[in-house]
Amino acid sequence: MLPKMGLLYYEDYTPDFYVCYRVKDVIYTGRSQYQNIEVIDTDTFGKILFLDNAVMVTERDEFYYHEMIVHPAMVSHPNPKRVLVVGGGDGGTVREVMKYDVVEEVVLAELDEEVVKVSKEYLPSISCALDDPRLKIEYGDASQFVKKHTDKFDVIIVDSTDPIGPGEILSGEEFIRDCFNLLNAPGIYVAQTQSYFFGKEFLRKYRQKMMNVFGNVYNYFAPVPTYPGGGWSFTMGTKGVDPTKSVRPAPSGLKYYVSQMQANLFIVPPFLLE
Ligand code: AG3
Repeated sequence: MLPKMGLLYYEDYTPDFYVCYRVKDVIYTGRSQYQNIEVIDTDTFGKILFLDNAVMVTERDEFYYHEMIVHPAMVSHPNPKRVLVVGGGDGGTVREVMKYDVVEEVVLAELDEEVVKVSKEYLPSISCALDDPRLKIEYGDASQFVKKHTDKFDVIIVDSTDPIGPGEILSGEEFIRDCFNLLNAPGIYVAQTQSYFFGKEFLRKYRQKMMNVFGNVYNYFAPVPTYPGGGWSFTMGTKGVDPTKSVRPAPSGLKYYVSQMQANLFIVPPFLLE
């Protein structure tokens, strides 16, 4: 018997292993045109944003994910002036990108305006850079945006939801190819690619698509305590950049990423290569 714990919220990423939170307060629940959006407050993780019952960010541990989806690319690109962020309407990825003075323009291609609104209202420490004058937000289907847009980017960061529902199309080979075509050389593409424990098969397929499109693929990993499995994977492909070499310092004040990680970042644990 479980002890009585009051209201619980859980994420069922897998059928028999759930990530469960004791709720201090339900802050917001709503349904946009695309998905369910919920914000709860908890003692351990502060406020948590759920989209379609999956945890997107928590105030306490978002730094692992946002620093790691951004800095490995930004420190190794020689001149990352124009950056495209796909998804990530909460603003955490944009916040990390804006820490570089070399960045002149960021486009956020976000499907759901409601996510931006909710994040601005309830998650100010994450959404704080969404008012930066270098940012342009393009609402709508990012898979269409990357097909139609012709002005190229130096770095493309795919901070999508899981590859089911609205986020599914963003892990397809066609989308990856459209991003490849929209990338300058030198250029770096990086995407979040799920739990490296539960999503091993997804990761294997994604690596193959990257090989087909980029002809190279780099995986790296980071802890994210609140994502199912506790460890997350990122997949990078480059045009003419060696991502094991940093060419600029990381911004000061980061909590997880340090430049010394870069050279050995892309070492893949043997079980993932089985
Ligand atoms: N981006 C998606 C992370 C996926 C988490 N998946 C899960 N909990 N099942 C998060 C957006 C942060 N900017």
